[in-house]
This record gives sequence, structure tokens and C-alpha cells, in this order.
Amino acid sequence: MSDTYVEGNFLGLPESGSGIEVVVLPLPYELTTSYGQGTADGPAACIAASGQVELFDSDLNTDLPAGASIYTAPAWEGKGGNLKAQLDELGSYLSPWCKGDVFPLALGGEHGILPPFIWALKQHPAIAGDLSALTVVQIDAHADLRSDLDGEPFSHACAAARTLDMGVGRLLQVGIRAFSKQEAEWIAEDQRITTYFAKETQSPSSHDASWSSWLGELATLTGPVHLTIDIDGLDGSLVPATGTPVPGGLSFWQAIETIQAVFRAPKAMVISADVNEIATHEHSPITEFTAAMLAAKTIACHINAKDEGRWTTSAKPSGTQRNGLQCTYFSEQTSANNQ
Ligand SMILES: [Mn+2]
Repeated sequence: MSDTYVEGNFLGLPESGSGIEVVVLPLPYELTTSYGQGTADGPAACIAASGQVELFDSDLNTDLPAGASIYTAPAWEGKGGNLKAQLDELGSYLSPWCKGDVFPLALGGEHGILPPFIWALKQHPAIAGDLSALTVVQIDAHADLRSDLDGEPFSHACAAARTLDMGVGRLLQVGIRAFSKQEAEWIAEDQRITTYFAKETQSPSSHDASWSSWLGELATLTGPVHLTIDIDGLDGSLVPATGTPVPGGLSFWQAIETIQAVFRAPKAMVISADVNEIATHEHSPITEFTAAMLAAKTIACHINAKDEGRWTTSAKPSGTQRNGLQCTYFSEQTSANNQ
């Protein structure tokens, strides 16, 4: 715990408010969760649990924030009366933090936050309007490649599919163990998608070779990368409160190794990340604590990448008052239900 613990800030860290290098963005978004409830409370619970995370990071060999300025932004407050209006609000909220001068880490909220995040990243200097340059690395139990869920194409169950629609060039998935026949066929056919199924990475007979192959794949990443961590990618025993916990998932250390490998890829630059589907359970804090540890490791790995020259920025870090773009992308989509 920080010596000068500040309630409501990630890791309890005090902040200067200027020269921000990492921003934590709480997105209590919940509109389409199919099974459990409580992802709206998840980000605040994760931030509260982060006060119990050790600040010492063994990769950095020092305490967080390790000299970096980490700012916890006021949480997004949804006002839109329907799903597409809320997605536009999320895009507008994220936009000021996606200009390349800071590392944005969002805490969700449903996985439906991913498409608005990708929309906001389009302006990032490393992408410059061309999302085909971007690789999304996804930890998840679900492929999230459905065309729609109950008629809703912007459901959390469709998050990865929508990012491909938006033009994302490559999608790498791990932990996947719950998917439809249609999703399996899409994965097999689409050259943009590389999926490491939990059946292979977790099975006693194949896990060593499969896991080495996954880490090898990550080492070859090039260009800008967004890391999206749906905590249900981890084994359900580690995240029992999440909306749809699934057995047979990644171990905690496999999630950590994945985060480390993405940030250590010599030719890639991780420009942004999210940890999503965080929810609470009255009898156990393990879900939000697991999420807080993954978020803390993500920040530590970003600082490490920056120290080692794998983070470049042309913009000078500035303060909390900033302008962003107004998102209307989602309201303009005609295919979705206007519920
Ligand atoms: Mn997901």
C-alpha cells in the first residue's frame, strides 16, 4: 500500500495532475451482460482492491509508480438512453486520452467497451486513421466474434467482431473455450484471426508446446498493439464474480506471462489496454483483486517498455484538461437495434 494512500486512485497513489504518463479510466458500463450482473460496480471495486496490491514490481525491481505519473480519471458516467448513445459517449470519453502522449488503461465494465476504445484509438499517431495497422491481443473465454447476440450486434459477445468490422488488421486470441460453430468457422477461415484455444493451452497433453507457441507468436508482434483482457479468460475459480465465469481457463501466471510477452515484443508498441468484465461478489473479493493485479502488471510492463525504448511519443505529456473528438460512429450504424 502507498505511504500516502489516496482513496479512489488506482493503487492509492497520489498524483501531480500534470505531465501524466499513465491514465486509469474507469468505465462502469453495463447494458448487455448476458448472465451475471454487477459489471457496473466492477471498476470502483477494482480500484478499491488495488489498495491491497503490493507496489513492489519484480520486473521493475522497484515500487510503483516507479517515477511515473499515474492519474486515475473520474469515472465515465453514462447518460445515453440506448446502447448506441452510450457507446458514442464512451468513445467521446476515451478520445482525449488516445492521442499518444499517455498510456490509457481502461477498467470495465462489459467487453462492449472495446469498439469505442478502438474508435478513439483511430486518432493515435501510431495508427493515423488506418486501423489496419493495429493488432488487438485478446485474453478471453469467449471468441466475441458473434454477428449479434439476441439481435444486438454491439453486445459484449460481439466485441471482437466489431473491431474487425472497424478495420483492425489482426486479432490474436488466447483462453478461448466458449464459442459457436459459426465463430469456429470464422476463426478457421479469416487470415486476420489467430486463436489459441484453451483446449490446447490448458490440456495436460498439449499445454507445454501450445503455450510456447503462443508466447512465440507474441514475440513476433509488430506495430501498434491494443491489449484487451476480459478477466473471464482466466479460470473461473480466479474470477467467480465475472458475468460469465468458465472453467478450464488460463492460470494467473499465464495471464501475467501474456502481458509481459506483449510488452516485450521487440518490434511492437503497446499503445493502450483494458481489463474488463470486472464484477463483485459479496462473499469473495478475489475477482476484483485478480483484475487489480493484472492492471498493475500492465502498468508496470508499460513503464518497463518505456524505459527500454518500446514506447515513443511525439507529444509532450500534459495535464487533465484536454480536448477530444465527439463520437457519433455508433449512432450512425444502421444495422443495430435502437432499443
Ligand atoms: Mn469478452
